[in-house]
Amino acid sequence: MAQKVPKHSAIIGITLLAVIVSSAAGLGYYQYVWLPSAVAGETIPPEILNPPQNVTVSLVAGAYVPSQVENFVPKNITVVLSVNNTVIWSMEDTVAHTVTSVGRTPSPKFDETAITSNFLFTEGDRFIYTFTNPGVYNYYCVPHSAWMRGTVTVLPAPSQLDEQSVEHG
Ligand SMILES: [Cu+2]
Repeated sequence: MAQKVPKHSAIIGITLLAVIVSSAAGLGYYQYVWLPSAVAGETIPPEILNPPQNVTVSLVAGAYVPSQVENFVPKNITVVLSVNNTVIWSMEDTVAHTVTSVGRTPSPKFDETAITSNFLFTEGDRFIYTFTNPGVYNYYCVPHSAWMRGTVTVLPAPSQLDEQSVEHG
């Protein structure tokens, strides 16, 4: 564990406010957890900060091979705010990957976080991100951008939909 810290330290310095790196002591892997509550001046409902469910996207073994159609599994997911808006990218491959925003998603926070802070080196590494804004988020893996691409579609919370339908009659 400890010997991996220097590898990440330069990257961590850039995104210290947004990213908490947990060494997951005893578990033998790294976790990158982004906490939306760490962003100052923003009020996010607690049910969105701590949704009861989450969704896991696996970076499956062999994802680094161009002919491997299955890499991010599942490639395209849909989550709902306050239901399951925490996404866990779980490393199952032996070759390093990234989860990198294509940029200009509905959240600059995602664009910043999912760019340099989330290299997944070894089996068991995880990148965990809690989405707080609805919209479509396209991402890819930098070393394998030609075939490793995925999408997270974030839908508004059911309560937000209720409010909208009331407002619009
Ligand atoms: Cu990759």
